[in-house]
Amino acid sequence: MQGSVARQGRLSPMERKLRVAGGQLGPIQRADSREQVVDRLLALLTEAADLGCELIVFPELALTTFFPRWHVPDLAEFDHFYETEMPNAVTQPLFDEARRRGIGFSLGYALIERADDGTVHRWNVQTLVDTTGEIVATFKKVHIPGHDTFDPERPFQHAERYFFEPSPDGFGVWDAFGARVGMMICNDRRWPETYREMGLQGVELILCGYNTPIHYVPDPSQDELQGFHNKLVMQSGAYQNGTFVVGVAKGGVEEGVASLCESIIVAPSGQILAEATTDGDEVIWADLRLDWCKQYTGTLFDMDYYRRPEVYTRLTTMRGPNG
Ligand code: CDV
Repeated sequence: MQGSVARQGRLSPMERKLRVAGGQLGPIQRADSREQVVDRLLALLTEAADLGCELIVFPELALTTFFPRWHVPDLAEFDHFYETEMPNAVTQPLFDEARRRGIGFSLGYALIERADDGTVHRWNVQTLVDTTGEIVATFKKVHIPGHDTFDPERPFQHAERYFFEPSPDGFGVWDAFGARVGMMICNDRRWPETYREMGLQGVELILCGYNTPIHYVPDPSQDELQGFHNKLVMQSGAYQNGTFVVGVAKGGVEEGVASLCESIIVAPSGQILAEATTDGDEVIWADLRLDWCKQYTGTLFDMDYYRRPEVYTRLTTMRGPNG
């Protein structure tokens, strides 16, 4: 099915087309160096470029192990897991190779920002880089899941709310790769507002990296549904907003914690165009006929014509059922 155009019809030479790849990663153990990881990312990028892809999407926190699975009393103890600038000495080869091969990428990583007044901000981000190696945008994760204090009941922590601030910026959309491109990170993909915010800006392609432990400690009945929920949210988000979605995992068993793989590329019809079949480093790819989006946003989901924002006021005035 990868790269198939069967479901979207034949591509005419006049149509806007983008060949896009997902660069799924297997686990990154704590002892692995960033240099080792960048070598793996370079191998995926090279494979995608050899396939003629113009863009490869890498996972969330793709330079290190998923460090929020540990809680440390002093937040600063884990500052070494954050980047202080992008590109930097370790990631520069990725930018250089992207420029040399003419392939863009999006990369998830932890970013620490220290303002002149001493304020420190820690973000979970994803940076989009174009085919010339220039940064298009850096997106900050909006929905931060998990908890912020040590939870002794858990076999492993998910302390993202300790390690990251939520984005104050929300969901932007950028003109890049001949398309309207948006980004989301992991838990963002579960929220319909994520897709709609970008849908209202005419998004055609949403890039998403994720780390999803199979065991969901607050409700283990969801464990066996992880793969189903992963597809459910990205397929429905794509369909309801007439956009392509590329969802890319860092999965496999990382530091003893099994995480979901199943990276997918979804069409505006909600159909899956490509799907990973391994729990390790793997390239998936598809040809996207970008005008396929209009078949949904210009008909059934013509938002300008059919939406009723005047009766949706709770969406921006309430956080949840309790106000
Ligand atoms: N990295 C994540 O955001 N993970 C969450 C888990 C905690 C549920 C996710 O939505 O996949």
